[in-house]
Amino acid sequence: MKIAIVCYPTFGGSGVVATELGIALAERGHEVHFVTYRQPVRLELLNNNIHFHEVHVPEYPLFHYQPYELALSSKLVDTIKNHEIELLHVHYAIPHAYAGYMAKKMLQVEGIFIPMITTLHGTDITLVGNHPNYKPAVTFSINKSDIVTSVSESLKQQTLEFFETDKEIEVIPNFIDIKKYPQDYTDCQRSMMANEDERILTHISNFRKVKRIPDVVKIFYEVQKEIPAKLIMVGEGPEKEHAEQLCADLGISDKVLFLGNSTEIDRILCFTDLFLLPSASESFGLAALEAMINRVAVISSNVGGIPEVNKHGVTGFLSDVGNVEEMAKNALHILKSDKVLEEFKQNAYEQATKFDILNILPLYEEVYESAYRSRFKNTY
Ligand code: GMT
Repeated sequence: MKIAIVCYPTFGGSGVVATELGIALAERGHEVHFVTYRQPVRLELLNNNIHFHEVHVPEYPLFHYQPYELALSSKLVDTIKNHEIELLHVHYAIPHAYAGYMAKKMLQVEGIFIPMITTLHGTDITLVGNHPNYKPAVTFSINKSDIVTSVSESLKQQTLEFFETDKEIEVIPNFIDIKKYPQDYTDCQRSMMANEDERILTHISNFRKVKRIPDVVKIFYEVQKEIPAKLIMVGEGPEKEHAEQLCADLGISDKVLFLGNSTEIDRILCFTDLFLLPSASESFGLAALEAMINRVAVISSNVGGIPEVNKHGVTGFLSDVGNVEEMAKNALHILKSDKVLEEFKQNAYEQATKFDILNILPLYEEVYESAYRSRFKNTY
């Protein structure tokens, strides 16, 4: 099938899922065309089956805001026509589903019927999309998508609760590609990061408020009081400076490494013992899943889709948002004993294998086939 994928090309989870999905589809023989404003960060190789079309927004002084949606929908029309694309898959409703629908309508006038699948990723529903400034457009885009998928059962329920829609929403969880991970656990040169007797805790995110970065630091603060430990903070975002200041105030700057954005996530996770994800909201928690497939236990909040991934008392522990004390206590329970740590690490790995792309890709392919079959009866 010839598929156009629209996504954010950044380090965020939705962009990662879209990119990895496109790569896997290409490996299965589909022809995949990414349409976005920059080559996605995890998309290293282009080949006969993977193409990238850059959306360029020409600057014009009259425009206070440059119209990305307009440029995207025009680029989609051209790409779909020039490459005889059969299906459009947009990741993240804002503004992709909206621009996708406009492209669909423009093509319809020319007798081209293109089915559109919209995958909801989280903040497009729970934070941004729910804002009164966007809600009518997001509701419209959901209702006008031919098929809507969400990355967790929790996100599906939230969508039905927040938006006026009777659209069927299919849950297709985030995934990892097991074959990319080493089967035999080695210690991954952890000596580069910590002394032998130190445990390594890691947090990876875009350092937005929703990630509750101060909680990450406070959990670690409690842990390092009792056992030798290091905290690795990976990512960039608005809360980073505040976190660095908090570490200085607590006198733990020498134990916390801020690495910035990284394309070597798996190397970092390979020498990590415990992953911290105390988010205020999280539709799935792809970062936790990526930690788990690297045999890392998880201390997280119990919101959104996280309980569908991190299993309480098995792969880690879940607590109410903001309950730093309990999160630190649970972290210490896992970290204090080699034996307990090994058990949690192994359980985390086993749970993660359920989300192997081999189990998830066919679900997307089924959705594509169904949307393509009914393309002439599509939602207009
Ligand atoms: O976590 C983020 O802030 C990035 C965000 C995104 O939109 O790229 O991630 C969302 O989508 C991921 C992929 O489906 C999910 O695994 C994340 O849980 C979700 N983030 C939130 O809901 C906060």
